[in-house]
This record gives sequence, structure tokens and C-alpha cells, in this order.
Amino acid sequence: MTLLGTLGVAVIGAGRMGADHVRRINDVISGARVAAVVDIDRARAEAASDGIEGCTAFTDPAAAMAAPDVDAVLIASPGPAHEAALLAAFERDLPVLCEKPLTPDPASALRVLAAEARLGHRRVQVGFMRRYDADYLKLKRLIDERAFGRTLILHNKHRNADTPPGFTDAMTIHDSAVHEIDVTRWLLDEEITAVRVLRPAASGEAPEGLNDPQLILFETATGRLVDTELFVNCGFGYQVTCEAVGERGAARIGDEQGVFTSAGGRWGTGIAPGFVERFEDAYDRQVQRWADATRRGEVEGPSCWDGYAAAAVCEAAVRAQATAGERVTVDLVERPALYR
Ligand code: ISE
Repeated sequence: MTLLGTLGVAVIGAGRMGADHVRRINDVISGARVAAVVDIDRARAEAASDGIEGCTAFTDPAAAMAAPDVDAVLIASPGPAHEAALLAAFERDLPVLCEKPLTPDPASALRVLAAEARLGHRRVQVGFMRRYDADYLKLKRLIDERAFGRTLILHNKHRNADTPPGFTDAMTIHDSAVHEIDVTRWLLDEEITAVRVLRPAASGEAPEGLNDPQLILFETATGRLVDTELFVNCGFGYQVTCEAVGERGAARIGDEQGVFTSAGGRWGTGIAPGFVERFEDAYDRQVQRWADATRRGEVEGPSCWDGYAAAAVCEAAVRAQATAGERVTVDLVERPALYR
């Protein structure tokens, strides 16, 4: 096995996640360094690259990818910009870690799939970071080992304290529920075939025009059911739980985090304020595993197929949101040989 030297990474997008990944590559993980930061806003690219030795700020992703010290690309720009960045990376056959979503809709995801197929090998790991969370990994192992028999049902909760301005109903699917879509496909190892969205009485605390909370129900290829309470303005913090119900038992993750304290007549632990804190270790592990695999010349983790399948379920779920709880089926193309 040959191991590449330190990986020079171009980080595309210097917003919240991009800047966090720059910090992570620079301060936390090993075997990689930030060689370039790209943002359409030059000042933001410069701010993120400031103080990092040998790191250059760019406004054009293709120019950064052409730099001689760039070996790999981490895409953390907004979803609609992903397709162009992915195709530019394929032009140079560069390894990519692409934040979710792969692309915002199935048609563009299929174009990416076709372009990667033309390369003849996988190049992309999609950033579904929950697959790297220690608790989700334990749950996955229990399900795979059939510790409680066959898993029949998943119950998920996905609560955010609040949403950024301009968050829409469709974004609750594309940005938030997309994680339960990937987790369902990964944990149960099969495709989602249909989706329903139900809306209880809307919270008066949610921003005007946002239907919050929602209940989402997935059916899978072999008839298993997955429900998700999605409540993105719950007000009290960030909570993600997942319970797998099997034939002879159940297992739940996500309830307890951190240190339990007893004081002032109360006992308990804290609630993470947001997803960056809750999934910090998962993000670290995801980027480290990507860098390690890339240096070995390998690609692992969620693929472009996973990104496409998630986009197809998102599209069906957004259609389901516009109905009174109707069942909307998910249509997938045949899985190409590269992803079997
Ligand atoms: C955000 O984009 C994420 O990816 C978080 O994991 C999710 O919990 C949040 O709802 C999204 O907005």
C-alpha cells in the first residue's frame, strides 16, 4: 500500500461549515493540510485562509483545483453550487468530500453519477456525517448482527432549537430530514420506496409560513416503516434520537450526552445547542477517514448513489408536503454497476 504524503486540500465555500472544516483540517485531523480556500466572497476566503501557512485564497473553484499543491477537494458551498464544483474536480480526477446534499435534485445528481461513471472509478465521499457518529455506528452494528432479530421499525426525532432566516418547508426536507433519509437507507440497507408527510397543529413559535413540526413516514423496499418527528424550531436545543425496534427488542441512541450532574435539586445533563456541537466527533471522524482513504488511494463512505437516492426521496417528500398526508412513491433509476 502506498501512502500519499500530506494531502493538500482545497476547501470550496468558506461559510459556516466550510470555515469549520478549514479549522478541522488545520487543527484536528492528521495527514492533510488546507492548501486553498475558495469563496465567491474574496474577503471571506481570505479571512478563512488567514494565518494558515501555504494556504491561498481563491474566488474560482476551478482555479484552486488547478493549483499544483492541491491534491483533493472538500466542497462545502451551498447545494446548488455542488454540481459545477464536482464536475470541475472530475476534470482533474481529484478525490472529493462533498457536504450534503450531493446536489439539490435527482436530475443534477444523475448528471454527477454519469460524470463519475465516465471516470470509471469512484471519486466522491458524500458528507452524511451521522454514519461516523459513535452511537449511530453502535446501532448499525446491533442491527447488522440482528441482536434483536430483524429490525422492523425506526423511530427518529430530529429537533433543532431554531432555523436561520428564510428557512422554508422544502428546506426542512433538503437540509434536515435528508439525514433521516440517509440514516434509514444506511441502517436498514435498503431503499426508501414511499413517503408521507403529516402536519400536526403548527407551533405558534415557528417563523411565519413554516409548517413546524412535521411527522414523516418512510416505507422501505421490504415494507419496514420509519417515522420521524421533525421539529426545527423546538426552542430548547438540538436533539437527534433514533430507536430501532426489532423482533425481540429495541435499541435507542441520542438521549444522553455528556456528564450527568446533580446540584440545586436537579440532576441531569445538558442539551447540545446545535448540530456542530452534537456531531463534532462525527465530523472529525468523517474528515479523518476521508483523508486516510484518499492517502491510500481509496474511496469509501457514502457514494454519489447515496447522494442521488437521498435527492430522489427529498423530491418525493417535498411533493408529499403539498398533500393532505398522501403516500408519494419514490422512483429511482437502476443502480449503476459502479455503485453495486
Ligand atoms: C443542517 O443543515 C444540518 O445538516 C443539521 O444536521 C440539521 O440538523 C439541520 O436541521 C440542518 O439545517
